Amino acid sequence: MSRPQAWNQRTCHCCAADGAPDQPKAPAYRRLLALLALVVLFAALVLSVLILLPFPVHSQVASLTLTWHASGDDSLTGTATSYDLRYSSTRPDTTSAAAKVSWWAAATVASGLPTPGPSGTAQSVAVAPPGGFLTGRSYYFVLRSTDDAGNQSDWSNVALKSLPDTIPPAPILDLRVQ
Ligand SMILES: [Ca+2]
Repeated sequence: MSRPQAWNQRTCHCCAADGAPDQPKAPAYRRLLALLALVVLFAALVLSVLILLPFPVHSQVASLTLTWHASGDDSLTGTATSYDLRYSSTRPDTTSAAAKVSWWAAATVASGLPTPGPSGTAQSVAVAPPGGFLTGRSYYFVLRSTDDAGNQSDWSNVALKSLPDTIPPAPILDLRVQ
């Protein structure tokens, strides 16, 4: 009689003291992992927004076409052997022979030039640098002809192409009144 009563009392005392059984707490590393996952998710979200924003890029023109008429092997007679076309975004200094030599040596050599035609032949070439021509700059072109004896002509006229900068500044998004 007394044994079942004592057991019940212990049972009730136990329940009254502890209430509902405790839920097992998540280990610290799991909470840390969850926090880390949230941080990664947020970073991915920010990165996605940044990628989708229209970044201002320096615009380029893929190629420029130059045209001219062939001179000749001997002045304006006959057919020259080869062309040498060079260009630079630096304005040529033609005030002295040394300055011309310096510009010529530093300028970029254009490729894909045609073989000279007979004197008076209309010729052309499309110059397409690997990175294109940058807008907002001016490019200066100079062409020279060489004959079969290795004689090289003086400079052609300097052909200039200015590529306008058409990209406006990005709008300012953090303007504040103090
Ligand atoms: Ca000649």
